[in-house]
Amino acid sequence: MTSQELIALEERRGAHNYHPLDVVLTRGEGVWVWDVEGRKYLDMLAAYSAVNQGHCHPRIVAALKEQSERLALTSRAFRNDRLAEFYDRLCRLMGYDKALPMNTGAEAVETAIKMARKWAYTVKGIPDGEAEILVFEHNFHGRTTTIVGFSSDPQTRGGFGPFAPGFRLLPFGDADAVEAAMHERVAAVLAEPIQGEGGIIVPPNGFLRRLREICQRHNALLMLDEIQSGLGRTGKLLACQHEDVRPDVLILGKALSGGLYPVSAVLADDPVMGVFKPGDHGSTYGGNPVAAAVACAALEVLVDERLSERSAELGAYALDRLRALRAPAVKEVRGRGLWIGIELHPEAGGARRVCEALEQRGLLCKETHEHTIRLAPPLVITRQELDWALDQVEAVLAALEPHPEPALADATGRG
Ligand code: IF1
Repeated sequence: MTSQELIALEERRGAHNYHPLDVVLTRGEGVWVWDVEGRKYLDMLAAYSAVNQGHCHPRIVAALKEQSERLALTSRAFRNDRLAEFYDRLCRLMGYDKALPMNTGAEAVETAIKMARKWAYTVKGIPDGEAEILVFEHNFHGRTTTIVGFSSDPQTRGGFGPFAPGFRLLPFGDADAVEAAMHERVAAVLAEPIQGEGGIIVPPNGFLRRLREICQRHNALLMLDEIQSGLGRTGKLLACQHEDVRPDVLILGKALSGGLYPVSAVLADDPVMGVFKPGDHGSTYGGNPVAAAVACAALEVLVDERLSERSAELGAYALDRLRALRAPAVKEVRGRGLWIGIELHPEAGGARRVCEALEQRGLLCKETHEHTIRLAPPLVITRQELDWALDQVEAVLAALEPHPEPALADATGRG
């Protein structure tokens, strides 16, 4: 079937919970993807940083194939010969005593929330049912009803209530607000080190260090969601390492499997992880042999191919080039490593049209909210491929005629 035929069928049979570009992909290799008509694109989204290792990385594919032909799912009622090695490799790499494996990022965030609450009641001594978790405006931690309940985005939370209590929204980047919000029933602070969906929002230098110190002083857990920012994306293994901060609870997902299989995990040391007793928590697929084998391979690729270092070096180069660009439509270029947000002035007419123009030039990326173009290629991108991508971005931005904001008719109806 052609792209158009596939799109029509997808629209007819699928829920309309997305508004994707009308490109129908059929093959991926490294940074490149192809549509069903054979057109080739450079993928500058990397499935929102789940494909840091590049599409269909051969070592990860081999691990997936080999394990899935041998033993795929045992349930956790029994043990399997891949889980212990995955735990050990992950905990050694990240520097924690223990890991709890789940599947999606949202499930890992939910696991962290349950962990913080049970720690609050059984270790910190907060009265049962009264734990509060401090979160931030413009957060994105997943799509379950508990998580969207503390989203500040009307579309993410609209129509899905009633919501779980026990969360308080604070301005992202404002450590004084966190200090002021602290009280003895605060179990934890939950944050993305850099907000992804919020628009690649990098907090002020020292914000994470302040969070670390405030949590230490108030005996609250610092929980960092590195599902998108982690695993090399920002030029370090973890984004929190830019400030030498070690969270009490580390939440991982996406590139933990290199895009080959849903794998997420929560890491913590024994005094916190120890709150979970047999039967407290779990999932059918969490920690299955295929997930463990795939994640081990994905971590090996991350280290062996020095993806964090590549992200740091090529990301700094890309940020310099984009910041040197004199395009009237560009309001700000933000980011760290190969994770860049280009915010346009509202007069430019929205980032979607830039993504559509880039698609015509063979480059795939996605806007976040309305005015920010998100660039996040697989970290295996070469300097030559990156230069080509930046050439396309610069050409489209330079050609952008700032759209005059349509005159807003005021109350009197004047244009
Ligand atoms: C979609 C957004 C990005 C995440 C962080 C947890 C999760 C995510 C920091 C949940 C997932 C994905 C979800 C995906 C698109 C993408 C996304 F646009 F939705 F917001 F990346 F910014 N923490 N982000 O970024 O992980 O349960 O999805 O495995 O919902 O379309 P998940």
